[in-house]
Amino acid sequence: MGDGDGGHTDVIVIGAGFSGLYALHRLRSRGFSVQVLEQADGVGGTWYWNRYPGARCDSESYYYCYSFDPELEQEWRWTERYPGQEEIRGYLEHVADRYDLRRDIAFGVRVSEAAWDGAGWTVTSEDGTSRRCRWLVTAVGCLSAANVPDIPGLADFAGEWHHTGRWPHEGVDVSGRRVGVVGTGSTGIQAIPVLAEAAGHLTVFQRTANYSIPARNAPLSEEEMTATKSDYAAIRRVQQGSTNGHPFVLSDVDILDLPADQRRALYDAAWERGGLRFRAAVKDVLSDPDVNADTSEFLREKIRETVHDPATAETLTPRDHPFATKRPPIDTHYFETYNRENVSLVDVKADPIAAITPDGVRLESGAEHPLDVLVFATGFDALTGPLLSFDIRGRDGVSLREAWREGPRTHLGLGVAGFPDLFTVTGPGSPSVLTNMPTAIEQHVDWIADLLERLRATGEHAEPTPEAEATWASEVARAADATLLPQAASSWYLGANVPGKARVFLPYAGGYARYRATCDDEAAAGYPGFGLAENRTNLAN
Ligand code: NA7
Repeated sequence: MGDGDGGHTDVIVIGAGFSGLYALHRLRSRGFSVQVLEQADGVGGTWYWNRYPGARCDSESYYYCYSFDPELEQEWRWTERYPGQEEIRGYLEHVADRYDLRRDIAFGVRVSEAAWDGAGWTVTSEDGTSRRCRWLVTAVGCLSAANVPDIPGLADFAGEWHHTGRWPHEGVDVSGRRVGVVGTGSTGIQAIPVLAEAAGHLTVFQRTANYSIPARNAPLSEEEMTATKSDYAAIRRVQQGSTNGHPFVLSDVDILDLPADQRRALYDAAWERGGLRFRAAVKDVLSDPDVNADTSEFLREKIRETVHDPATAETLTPRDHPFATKRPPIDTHYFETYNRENVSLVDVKADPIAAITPDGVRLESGAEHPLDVLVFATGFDALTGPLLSFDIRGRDGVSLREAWREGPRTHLGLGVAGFPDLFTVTGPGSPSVLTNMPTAIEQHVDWIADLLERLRATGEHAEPTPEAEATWASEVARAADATLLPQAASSWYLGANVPGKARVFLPYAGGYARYRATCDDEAAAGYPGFGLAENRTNLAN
């Protein structure tokens, strides 16, 4: 297609991952015409792109999925406790087919601009095609804008380099080769053990030592799946009432009141259970510094127990942030990997990377690490990055980039003052990245769908008021300050991983259940924070 008219629909949704697919299904079922624009040539969003070795979800498969259709829950068969990337992508492909979603998705369309003109939105893609809609829904993901560090010399590297979030579809042959990994967040911690198995030599460049809990991944038996499937209604109820959208009941045991042996037994049991359930076993771990210090020490001890070389163990031991204040990774044999002959660890906090040379990595001390393959597991420009990767222009032509120069402002993470009839699924200020993602996504989309029904009925425009935005910004800051989360100075939750990015605590940390109640109150009151004065849902009747 060249310049010109790409048609008109009620809604344009940008992105065909978990959010965009559900938005399409939900809005279409409410009678809206919808066009989804997706830059990839397939569905999956984050799970389309993240194909690095070991890519796997940290949420467990039986609840890292949609809940909107009990039949879908019953017919899909997960194979492992944690779903791998291929399996999640397969699930989303199944969803796209099952609900006949593809007919309203345009693949290979990279949006370059979206502009409000007083009546609706014009969305222009890089090939010059423009499409119009009344309402614009961004479903662009939170962790989809790759953060490649600006290290001098990268362009001259003679080997191949890849960011984990843009891994080549044909894979990368690392067998027998000298591989370097920069980054030890959730992604690096998943990829390192798998790369180490195949590489000739693996060098890990670690800036911040991290905590990690064993995932305890395993195949799911028929019995386990049958039990889960017969219990889904209860599982979903627990998720809806929970802090993180997980179906775990948080412990009510005050761990510091326990005698040492019982406390140790509790930790050991949680460690054996593994995964994100570990955190749920320790009450107040994210709010009580003494509890956290105790838990952090238990985890440091586990590293010392696992890693044979004391100097390597010491370098791997996290000391500069409390446990779980950066997103806590879960792993399969991560610390054990450092006992392999073909793996070495380089502390780039002590001796930072100075440059990439044609041969590999050079540190400030002058030490050289020759490499054939360099892997950046360096994370994402989280939450705001995907929304600012194209030009969104609202009232009076003001761009979102200008509006968010000092950091993002939203009402409930779902809308932005100055940008009428724009809805941001999992936007900054929503609890999504601290929540089991599909749970947050379904809530956001359902809420937006209800609001759109009202707007269709009344002809009104919805736009957050500056007052509502300011109130929500205070609430997001207050919720973060009630936890230990802001103590991790280099966390992506704070935007601190991207040079020049405003330091604002990005997600809402007050808990999923409380957030959902706040959204429900906003709707019940007639959406005052979106500039709608009274409840006019019945006007059209
Ligand atoms: P993260 O969690 O942002 O981790 C990125 C890692 O890369 C982290 O260890 C960083 O160290 C490191 N990093 C980033 N830039 C550099 C440079 N320039 N030099 C050395 N090291 C660097 O991203 P992930 O992809 O692992 O995980 C993202 C989320 O995906 C995860 O939280 C889950 O929600 C799923 P730092 O800690 O900044 O010192």
